[in-house]
This record gives sequence, structure tokens and C-alpha cells, in this order.
Amino acid sequence: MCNSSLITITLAFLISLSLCLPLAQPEPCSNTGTFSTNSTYANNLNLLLSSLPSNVTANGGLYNTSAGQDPNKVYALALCRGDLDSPKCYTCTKTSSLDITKHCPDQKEAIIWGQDCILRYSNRNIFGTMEVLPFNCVPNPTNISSTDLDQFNQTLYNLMGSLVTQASLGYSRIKYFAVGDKNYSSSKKVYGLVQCTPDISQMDCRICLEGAVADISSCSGGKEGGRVLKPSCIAWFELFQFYDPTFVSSSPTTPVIPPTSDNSSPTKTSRENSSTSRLVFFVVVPIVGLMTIIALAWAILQKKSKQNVDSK
Ligand SMILES: *[C@@H]1O[C@H](CO)[C@@H](O)[C@H](O)[C@H]1NC(C)=O
Ligand SMILES: *[C@@H]1O[C@H](CO)[C@@H](O)[C@H](O)[C@H]1NC(C)=O
Ligand SMILES: *[C@@H]1O[C@H](CO)[C@@H](O)[C@H](O)[C@H]1NC(C)=O
Ligand SMILES: *[C@@H]1O[C@H](CO)[C@@H](O)[C@H](O)[C@H]1NC(C)=O
Ligand SMILES: *[C@@H]1O[C@H](CO)[C@@H](O)[C@H](O)[C@H]1NC(C)=O
Ligand SMILES: CC(=O)N[C@H]1CO[C@H](CO)[C@@H](O)[C@@H]1O
Repeated sequence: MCNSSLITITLAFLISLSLCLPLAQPEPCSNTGTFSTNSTYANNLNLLLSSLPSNVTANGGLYNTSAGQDPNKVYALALCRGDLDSPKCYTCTKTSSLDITKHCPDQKEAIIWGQDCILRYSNRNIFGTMEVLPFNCVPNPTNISSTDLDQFNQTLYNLMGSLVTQASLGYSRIKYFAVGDKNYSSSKKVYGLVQCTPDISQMDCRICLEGAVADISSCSGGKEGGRVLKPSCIAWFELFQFYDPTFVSSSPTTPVIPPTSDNSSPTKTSRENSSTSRLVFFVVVPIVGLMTIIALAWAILQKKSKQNVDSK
């Protein structure tokens, strides 16, 4: 009994730790130019970043805005994951707005993918255009057990394919969003999530997501999970339910037949930058190792103190 509760606690602790991972992610700061402290651009940017968290929350999870006049005009966009409640959306955009200035202190353009939100800003108009670069990949470091691989791979791509179709119809409350799960064995399930920024068209959402799903095998092939992150869309899968299960999709749960107009659907975009994914790998993997050690030490201490209590 003690052992099972110990395992539960350790697992819960590990999962909660893994949710903090994105804070350790290096953030792509574009090299399109820099601005200096106290400049008009800096002031416009600070104004936008400080107002984004409340505005995105008030606006139901998405907000795009701009401030100033050319050449110092700043465009900013924030999007929360479709299953987030307002407090979590606020926290994520708040944290991301602080992190983005920390990671990219003087870049005129930058993007950050928080655990639950995307935040971007630029000196050019970024609204309404589908973008797939920069590209970020966050694999779950755990290898999937090899006996399951073929069945798993097939199930994963079936699941993600139907989520892409469902999300790109735009029926969700936050427009392009879908979550779902599928059994890949009699006792195991894979869970998926896809989302596009609502400013792009259905067709562009589909193109972006199909590219992201195609990138899953290079990002996290053979792994128990992974996130492919792009400016206009994200695709994410895990072997546990990482999204809020109370999220109710407004579209039917039955698989949706793909629209015929998508027969000519373009293939995945090329020229994707994988340097960030390598960075993420080298940074995230050692951190996960360290966290595991801390969690185990913590669990052992818990067990000891529990035994002390029991023996009294
Ligand atoms: C920025 O402005 C503040 C207050 O106006 C001033 O104290 C600070 O020295 C300035 N910093 C730079 C780098 O110019
Ligand atoms: C936000 O994006 C939409 C869609 O691209 C655009 O029509 C709108 O003007 C933008 N809002 C602001 C404040 O720029
Ligand atoms: C995971 O798989 C890769 C190759 O598929 C292998 O190199 C690596 O050692 C494995 N890691 C663990 C922890 O089993
Ligand atoms: C699917 O997996 C779950 C456990 O995740 C299990 O309880 C359920 O029986 C499985 N369903 C089928 C149809 O295999
Ligand atoms: C899994 O299947 C997809 C599509 O069927 C394929 O592109 C991918 O390379 C496969 N990945 C692995 C690790 O087998
Ligand atoms: C639409 C909206 O909520 N706009 C608000 C964005 O944030 C600024 C500053 O906090 C407010 O003044 C706006 O009203």
C-alpha cells in the first residue's frame, strides 16, 4: 500500500515537473534586427507585452494587437491552448511575456512556446499569414517499448490525421483545435492535440498541421510523446492525458470525412530548421534526468518520514 502510494506520488511529481520543462527551452529570437533600450520600439513592445495577458484572457484565449507607428510599430499575438481555463491562460501568457524579454532582450522579432500558449511579436505584420518557421521540437525523452512500435505508429498517425481534419474545420470554440485518443493495444492509449492560430485560413491550418504531423517522426519517432511547435500551429502527442479531459469539442466525436476540396492538399513544407530541436534535446534531456533524481530522492525521504510516523 505504501509502495503504490509512493509510486503514485512519484509519478504525479514527475508529471508536474515535466510540465515546467518549457521554461528551460531556448527561445528562437529572430535575427531580423535589434532595438536599443529606451527606444520608441522598446516602449511600444513593453506596452504590448504588459497588456497581452489580461487582453488575451478577456478575449477568450486569443489576442492580436499592435502599437506605435512605422518604423517603430510592433505587432504582437498570443494564443492559449484550446483547453485552458482563464487563470491558466493568464499565467501562461504572463510567464511567456516575461520569458520572451529575458531570452530575446533586444530582438525586433521573437516567438516563445510556453507549456500552454504561444506568444509572438514582430516589427512586421504577422497576422493572417501561415508561418512554419522557426520550428521547434520537444520530444518526450522516454523510448516507446519496441514491441508496440508498428501498431503504435499506425495508431498515432490515424489519430493525428483525424484530429487535423477535425481541427481545420474550425468548429471549436477557439476555432482550430482538436484533442482525442485512440487505443494502440487492449490496454494502452495514445492522446493527441492539434491547434492552429485562428488568424489563418482553414486550408492553411490544414497545411501547417499536416506538416507538423509529418515532422513527428523526425522530432519524436520511437518516443512516448512529443511536440512539434510552429508559429501557426502545434501538434502534440503523449501516452497520458495531458490536456483537460473536460474540454468539450463542439464538433461531433465521430471521425469527420475530409472535405473533397483538400484532395490537392500540398505536401509538407521543406527547409525546416532543426537546430532548435537539437538544442532542446541537449538542454531538456539532462534536465529531465536531474529532475528524476530529485523526484526519487524526494520520494525516498517521503517514505522514510512515513515509516518514522508509522513506527511511532
Ligand atoms: C533609460 O531611461 C531611464 C529613465 O528615463 C534612465 O534612467 C536610464 O538610464 C535609461 N537607460 C539607457 C540605457 O539609456
Ligand atoms: C488581428 O488579426 C486579424 C486577422 O488577421 C486582423 O484582421 C486584425 O486587424 C488584427 N487586429 C489588430 C488589432 O491588428
Ligand atoms: C532509445 O532508443 C535509441 C535509438 O532508438 C537508443 O540509442 C537509446 O539508447 C534508447 N534509450 C534508452 C534509454 O533506452
Ligand atoms: C483501451 O485502453 C484502455 C486503457 O487505456 C482500456 O481500459 C480499454 O479497455 C481499451 N479499449 C479497447 C477497445 O481495447
Ligand atoms: C510511422 O508511420 C509514418 C506514416 O505511416 C511514417 O512516415 C513514419 O516514418 C513511421 N515512423 C516510424 C518510427 O516507423
Ligand atoms: C480589448 C481589450 O481588452 N483591450 C484592453 C487591452 O489592455 C489594455 C491595457 O491593459 C486595455 O486598456 C484595453 O482595454
